[in-house]
Order: sequence, then structure tokens, then C-alpha cells
Amino acid sequence: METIHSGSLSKEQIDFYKEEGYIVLPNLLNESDIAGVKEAMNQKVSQIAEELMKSSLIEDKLEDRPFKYRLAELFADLQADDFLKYGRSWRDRLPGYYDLMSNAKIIDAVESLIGGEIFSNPVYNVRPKIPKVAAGAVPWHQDKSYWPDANANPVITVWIPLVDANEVNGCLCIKPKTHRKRLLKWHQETTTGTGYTALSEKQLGKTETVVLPVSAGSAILFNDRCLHMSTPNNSDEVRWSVDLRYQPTDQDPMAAHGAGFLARSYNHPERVATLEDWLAERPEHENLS
Ligand SMILES: O=C(O)CCC(=O)C(=O)O
Repeated sequence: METIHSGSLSKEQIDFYKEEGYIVLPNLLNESDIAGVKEAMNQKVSQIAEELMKSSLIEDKLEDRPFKYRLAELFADLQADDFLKYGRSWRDRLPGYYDLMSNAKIIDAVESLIGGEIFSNPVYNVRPKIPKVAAGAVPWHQDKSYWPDANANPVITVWIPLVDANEVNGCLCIKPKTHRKRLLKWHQETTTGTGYTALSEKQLGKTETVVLPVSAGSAILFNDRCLHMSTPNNSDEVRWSVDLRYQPTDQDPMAAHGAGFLARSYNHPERVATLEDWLAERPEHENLS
């Protein structure tokens, strides 16, 4: 008899997700779950500090400042463009990111929604949203607008803040039940120069907006057709977050966006990608010995 793999979510949580198009999992991850990803982010911040020093844009690398403040303070006296040169979101291939993307607590939750054959989609972003950079806010959109032609259903976004996220430093806002909508016609936003896909006010309809402040290590899972946005950062700290994505293995791997990886498989556990596979951009484990 075939074993049913049902993951970690309760029936109530699964029903909520199916009905509303999203679910919040408060405090899904603890400090040790996110230590690796924070280390990767710190590594990148140190590299940036080094470059800013070399270009004489700063006089102090602020090495002793806390994770939550350092990047914001490095750019405090600089222009938005100095920051945006490094990109508004990052997709480096550092071990800490694989560590998070393959975290069993995340994959267990995803398994409840799509089953146990799980592919980690190539689109993952680290978002260092710093104060006073307008491009940090993300307009209303459907994630699906970034891969309109991909035959990958469903793609589930797992959004995780590494600091407490709220309306002051920039949290997610969602329109529940909009995941049942078709892909809406979007335009490219022009006000902050990000080129983000955006929906116009009149496309948002009458659906209420739910604002989702969450603590560090919590996760918000949502369907890639669900309308969402994020507010600007009006605090003095960095709103650090990651957005990861998962889909069933029998869907389009969206290779045009990069190499995703097999994150869990009960049918072929020997093919699950290791860190070495991921670093080498191999979607599945290859025994090279
Ligand atoms: O992190 C944010 O501020 C926005 C994230 C988002 O829009 C997404 O993950 O699709």
C-alpha cells in the first residue's frame, strides 16, 4: 500500500490555505534554523562594506553593528542609487541559502500542500529592504506575472523575515481568496525605477487587504496567483527577508530563471540535491564518484 505523506500542517491549516490562498505559520523557525542564512547575509554585507571603503564612500565598515542595523547604517549618508547598484534583491549561491531552502520544517509544511515530491523553484530572493529607498516597497502583484508562460502549478511562495516585520519597516499585505483569479494583465511600475510588475488600483477589486506583521522566523505561504504587496521601510533598521518557492516535481522547472533543485522525494530519495549539487547548479544529486 502506498504511504500517504501529509507533512506538518493540520487539516484546519490546509483548509485555510486552500480557501484563503495563504497561511501564516508563526515562529516556524528558531534562531538556529536561521543562523546559516544570517551568516550568508552578513558575508555579503561585509563584502559591500569593503567595496564602499575602497571607493571612499564610507570611513567605517561598522563591523560591530548588529545584523538589524549594519547595512542601513552603511548607506545612511549615501544615495539610493549607491545601494541599488547591489540590487534590490539578491540571489547569491551561498551555503546558508541552501541550508534554509532545504530546512525540513519548511519542506514539511509545503508537503502538506503539494505532496512529498518537492522541487525548490529557482526563483528565491534575499531582500535587504533598507530605510529611505523607495524601491524597497513592492507594488500589488501576482508572483505568477514573473513566469506567465511557465507550466508550473502550483508554485508556493514561502516568505520569511529574519527580523520582526511590521507596517513600519515593511511587511506583506495580501488580498485573501484572490488565488482563484486568472493571471491579471500587469504593467511595469515606473515610479521607483524597479520595473516590478504591478497592478493598477482598479484591478484590485473590492477584496479586503490583510496586513501581515510577523515575527522573525515566521513564514507566510501563499499561492502564486494571490495578490500581495509590501509596504516601504520607514524605520531605521533593515527589513531582512527571504522569499523561497516550491512546486511539485512534475511541473516546469523554469530553467530560464536558473537551476532549482529536488528538495524532497519519497520516490527517489537518492536524487535529492545536496549542498554540493546545488552549488554546482545540478538540480538533482549526481553520484560523481
Ligand atoms: O519582501 C517583500 O517586501 C515583498 C515580497 C514579495 O512581493 C514576494 O515575495 O513576491
